[in-house]
Parts: sequence; C-alpha cells; structure tokens
Amino acid sequence: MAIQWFPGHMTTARKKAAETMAQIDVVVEVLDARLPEAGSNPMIHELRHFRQRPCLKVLNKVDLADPETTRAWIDYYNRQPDVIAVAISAKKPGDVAKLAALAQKLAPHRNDAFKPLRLMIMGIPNVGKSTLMNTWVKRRVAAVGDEPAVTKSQQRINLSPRLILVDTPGMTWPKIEHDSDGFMLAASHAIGRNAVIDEEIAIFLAGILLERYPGLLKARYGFSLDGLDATGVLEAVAKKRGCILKGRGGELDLEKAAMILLTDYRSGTLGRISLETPATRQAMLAAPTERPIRKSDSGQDTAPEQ
Ligand SMILES: Nc1nc2c(ncn2[C@@H]2O[C@H](COP(=O)(O)OP(=O)(O)OP(=O)(O)O)[C@@H](O)[C@H]2O)c(=O)[nH]1
Ligand SMILES: [Mg+2]
Repeated sequence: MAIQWFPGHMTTARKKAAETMAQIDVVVEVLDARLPEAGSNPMIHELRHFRQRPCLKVLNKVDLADPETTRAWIDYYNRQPDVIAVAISAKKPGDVAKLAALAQKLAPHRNDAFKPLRLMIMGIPNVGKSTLMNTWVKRRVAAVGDEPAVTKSQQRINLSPRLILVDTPGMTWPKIEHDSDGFMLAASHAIGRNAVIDEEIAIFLAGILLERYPGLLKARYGFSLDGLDATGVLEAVAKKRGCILKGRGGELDLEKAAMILLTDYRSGTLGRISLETPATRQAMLAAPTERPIRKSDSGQDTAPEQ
C-alpha cells in the first residue's frame, strides 16, 4: 500500500510558507538525519527556489543516526550550491549554538539591526523544528511532542535585534513518489497513525534492519536471524515478547509486536540506525520502476506499451 498523508492544514501551511519566503533570507531546513532525502519535501525545494533563498540543511536527531552515514550525507549536501549542511541534536544547546554563524555565511549582507538575519525553520512533521526553536531561543516558546502535526501555525520570534526566527508547521506533500520514502517517513513517525498500518511499516523496517543492522536486531531481541525474512523477524519479536492474541488459540499479536519494533527504532533503543545512505538512495533511483506484467495475445508475458 502506498502511503499518502496531506491533511488540510498543510495546504494553508504551504500558502503561508510561500508568503513568508518573500520576507526571509535563509531557509533552515530540518531533515531527519536517518532519512534525509526521503524526508526532503519537494514543496520546500520548490518554494525556496522560486524565491532563490539559500538553505541551511540541519540533519537533526543525529544522536539516533548511524554516524558514518551522517558524515556521507553531510558531504553530499555540502556539494550542492547555496547550501550548508550540519548535523545536530536540536535538544543540545551546544549544537544549536553553531547555527547562527552558518546561516549568516549564507546571507552575509544581513548583518546588523537594520538588516537582521531572518530565518524560516521548515521541514517534515515531527522532525524537531519546534524543539530547535525552543533550544535556540532558550525558553519554551513552541509546543513540542512526539506526534506529527503538533505545530499548526507559524510563529515568529525576534530573538535579538539581529536575528529573527520563524517556526512553521511540519509539511508533507500531496504525492510521495517512491513508496519506500513513504514507509521510511512512517517508520520514523512523520506520518499520522491514521494513514498507515503499523504492521506493514514494521515489516518494511525489519527488512532494512535484517539487511543492514542484523547485529543490532540480535543484540536487542536475542533470537537467531537464520532463515528469517522481514515478516519472520516480526513474528520472532512477537514470540519473544509474548505478544499473543487472547482467546485465539495462540495466534501472534503482530500489531503489538510492530509497535515494540517501531518504538525501539524511534527511541534509539535498538541503536543508531540510518534508513538510507547516499549509495542506497542512488541505487533506488537507478533501479527500473516496476511495471505490471500482462499476458499478450500470443500468451507471452509482456510489459505494457508506453
Ligand atoms: N532523539 C532526539 N529527539 C528529538 C530531537 N529533536 C527533537 N526530538 C524529538 O522529536 C519529537 C518532535 O519534536 P518537535 O519539535 O515537536 O517536532 P516538529 O518538527 O516541531 O513537529 P511538528 O510541529 O509536528 O511538525 C519530540 O519528541 C522531540 O523531543 C533530537 O535531536 N534527538
Ligand atoms: Mg512543531
């Protein structure tokens, strides 16, 4: 099932962001360090390019991501024009303190009280934008919570005569082009729960973990991975943790096991995990898209004509 989630308030958020874009100097795009490209909103890219605004790419939640992969992503983004990339944890004041100087580099002409540096914080839901705002301002000005779509409207704070920050509601986009991006977003809790089936998301996550982080899976749950596929991993979690449906003859409660796996990934309990790397991204984009096979009149399997 392809995942799509674009609730109504995000259409308004997009319009407001387009208006504010005209009045700011630099976009601070908060990305999830574990899936930065899957979580790069094409609408933000479009709005930013329309106004030709430079971008500070902040790879947040670096404490949860694989350090080696994060380094590869920073190099990847720093090769882009009008972009500076940095990895932080928005909860750490020391990390956030680096940002003003980096943003200033992208707009060197905005450097006094007459021309304060104006920054708009943008990104997908639940990525840590409001947390970043609060740490930057050093007080709780924005509500935060481990739920997508906590912030519903823009908030502007004049941090000093020389620096203005605008927090914005998290935005997804109307059509997620690659199914695996939707699954990565959902696994990382950027998509509302009503739009996904947790079991499917957990099986997708288990597939990545089996392939790239089998050691972390084994260390956390203590079962052998021999011969297991992604669904088998979820079943093994259910057995290990006693997730059994009551009165159903010992049937496994895979929904409950899914939440255990997802929560362990989201909280970092499983370890530091990145869902994509520049190399896996490139391979995904280069792979031919699957086309449905149909029977031709001759009885041979053929792909449909373009
Ligand atoms: N581990 C970790 N958690 C973080 C970090 N930054 C934010 N969080 C957590 O991520 C969750 C979402 O944070 P918010 O600041 O509300 O995210 P947001 O981007 O404003 O979300 P919306 O307003 O819904 O778009 C909260 O539970 C934060 O505590 C970080 O660097 N590391
Ligand atoms: Mg917020």
